[in-house]
Amino acid sequence: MNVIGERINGMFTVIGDAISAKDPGPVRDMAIKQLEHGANTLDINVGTRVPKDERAEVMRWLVESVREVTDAPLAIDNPALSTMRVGIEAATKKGPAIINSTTGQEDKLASFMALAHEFSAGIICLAIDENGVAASTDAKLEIGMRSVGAAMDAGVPLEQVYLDPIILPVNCDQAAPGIVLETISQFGMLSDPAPHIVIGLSNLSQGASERPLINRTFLVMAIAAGLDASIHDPLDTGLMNEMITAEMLLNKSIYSNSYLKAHLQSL
Ligand code: THG
Repeated sequence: MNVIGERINGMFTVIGDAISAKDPGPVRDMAIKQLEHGANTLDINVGTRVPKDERAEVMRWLVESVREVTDAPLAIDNPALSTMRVGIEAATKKGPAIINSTTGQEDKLASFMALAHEFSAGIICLAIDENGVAASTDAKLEIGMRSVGAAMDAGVPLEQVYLDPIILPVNCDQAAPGIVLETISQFGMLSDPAPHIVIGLSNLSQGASERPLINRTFLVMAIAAGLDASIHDPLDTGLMNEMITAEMLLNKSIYSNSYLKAHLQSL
């Protein structure tokens, strides 16, 4: 599993305050802490508190702060092409990067895929287009197919493509998580090699009171359906242990009596 740590996001108070104070310390600390807890990739999101015309510069500062302590892959999390370019450029000076993300409108796909190609970056493609979040499995698959086609047209290798079916809070639409599971199992059949499949897990439990329980249960089901990347909180050790166990039970890692410890030591 590619664990994409979600904690460097201006929506969290610690990071929002560090951005306001231009203090790189808490950003560096959060990067190291997430990697120590099993993140492979770090999501970088300036949050919504930063005014639009300052987001590119704040993104550059966040990425450079993280790059002082790690050359791990960074997922640059922003919808605007201009901010994305600044973030990807800064991240790839010392290590790999993933564009997080593009939506599925043809013109948007073309410009973001061109950027992925230019920087040899990965790219996350959301099941969203001009009609909003695709609600049905068929509509999500259609956008997934369009995204894979756009990657091929732009010369972006499929190993660099991540499809995101979009998970929304279960307390808004209780039928949606099941549709996402069905979509995950079908995304894998869209191409050969198959695209990666990713979700922003914590969206699912926003506003709910049993957040960790809901996240953990769904992650296990999604892994069984074929999920191979997840944006979530690696500091939730229970969640990480369930993920590691699910992978062991699916024969993706070797069983031993100390498989949990072995996983951490392999980081
Ligand atoms: N897909 C992709 N990228 C994404 C998402 C996605 N990036 C953003 C988001 N969704 C994933 N990241 C988060 C980060 C935090 C939370 C949810 C998703 C979260 N935050 C607390 C809340 O809102 O309650 C904030 C807690 C606090 O303020 O301390 O839940 O779907 N590709």
